[in-house]
Amino acid sequence: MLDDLSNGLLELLEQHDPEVSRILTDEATRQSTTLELIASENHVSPAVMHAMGTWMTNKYAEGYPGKRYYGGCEFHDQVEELARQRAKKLFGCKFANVQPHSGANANVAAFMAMCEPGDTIMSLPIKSGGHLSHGLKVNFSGTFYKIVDYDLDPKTERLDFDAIAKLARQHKPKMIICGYSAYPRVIDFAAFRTICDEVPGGAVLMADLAHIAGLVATGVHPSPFPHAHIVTTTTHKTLRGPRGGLILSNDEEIAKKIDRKVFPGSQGGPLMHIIAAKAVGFGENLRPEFKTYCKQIVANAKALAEALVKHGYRLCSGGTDNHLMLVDLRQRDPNLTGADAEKWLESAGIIVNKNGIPNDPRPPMVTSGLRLGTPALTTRGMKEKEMGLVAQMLDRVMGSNGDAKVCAEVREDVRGLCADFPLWH
Ligand code: DSN
Repeated sequence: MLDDLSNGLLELLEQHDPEVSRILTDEATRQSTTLELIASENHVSPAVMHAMGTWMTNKYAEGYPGKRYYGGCEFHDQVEELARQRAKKLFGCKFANVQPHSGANANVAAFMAMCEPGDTIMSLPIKSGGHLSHGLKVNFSGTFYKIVDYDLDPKTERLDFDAIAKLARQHKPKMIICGYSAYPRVIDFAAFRTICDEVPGGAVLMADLAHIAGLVATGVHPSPFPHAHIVTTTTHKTLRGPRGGLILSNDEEIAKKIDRKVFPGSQGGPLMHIIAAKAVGFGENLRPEFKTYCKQIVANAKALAEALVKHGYRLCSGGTDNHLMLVDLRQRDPNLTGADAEKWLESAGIIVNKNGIPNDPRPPMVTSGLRLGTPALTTRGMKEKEMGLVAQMLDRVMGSNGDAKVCAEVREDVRGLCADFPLWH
């Protein structure tokens, strides 16, 4: 199985550096024999993986297609242009920059393109489902910009547009950010744009699609266009491409600023092997089967959510519209913490991350919640029926307080389920 995937490259590595080779094959075995429920992770296709591991890594290509600071970029121009064209087609927009090394780097360039240091930016804080690059104090965003937090309605645990509009009137931000790391509901981009337009002079609307980009690209979640001025995303979550970032817009002037702020503003040489893999990933995203996949991600999330509720868990906001759910563990067992659940579940071969729930009384390294997502299980071909089995396994482990015997039994069931839905066919 691994041989098919690596086309002999692993044998080469095994001879050249057995120590690293052993670690890589162990990781491949870990991935193939465990259930991946981290909402931001996925399994790329062999084609995407191969593109990352190519000679495109050998080249410096600072600049953009047709305007590079180094010679020898003919094929790098071709592959970057192809990636740009495919990204634009995928999201139905006019401009794409495929060079950001990550989602956080994309956000650095977006902030620099749209704001000056000291400007006021409104965003959802990380404790309520936002991202650290949207304004956390210790991050560049919280260091160089004045961040005003908006929050979720404490009762519904959903975005409260009246409260957001009120804050915008009060603080007159330069930019408002929407798009989150742990928000299970549809984002109303039009409502955000209305709020931006009501700010005197108009606030910039930035949409960070990192989690939901695949759903947006396939119409399974509404698009931020034409509402957002600038759109950032990662390429490796629901998009299932290589680890990296992407910035999109429809405005030529904004696009020029974005290009300048990615290079030379915040990055040097682009990772051309990753850009080649982004092109391959976007090519996959444009195929009809990717839309079927994204619909199934959401159907699976709904099925998993319903099954967990039947097992006695409370879901923040009452459920999910997208690929993820936030599970409040306290209803099932007031003493259960996210940290304990994450550790016990890993011993049973189920990989999750502890996550604070809105207004969580416990600290971030403990938490009262888990964030669960279905993109990776859906990549394996699992459907609603398997989500019922996964919910049972989750509950067996957590309901037993991580009993070693129960975890060992579930570990075997996990191996069986993984074998029925292999990663690499
Ligand atoms: N770390 C990512 C996530 O898990 O959502 C966001 O960058």
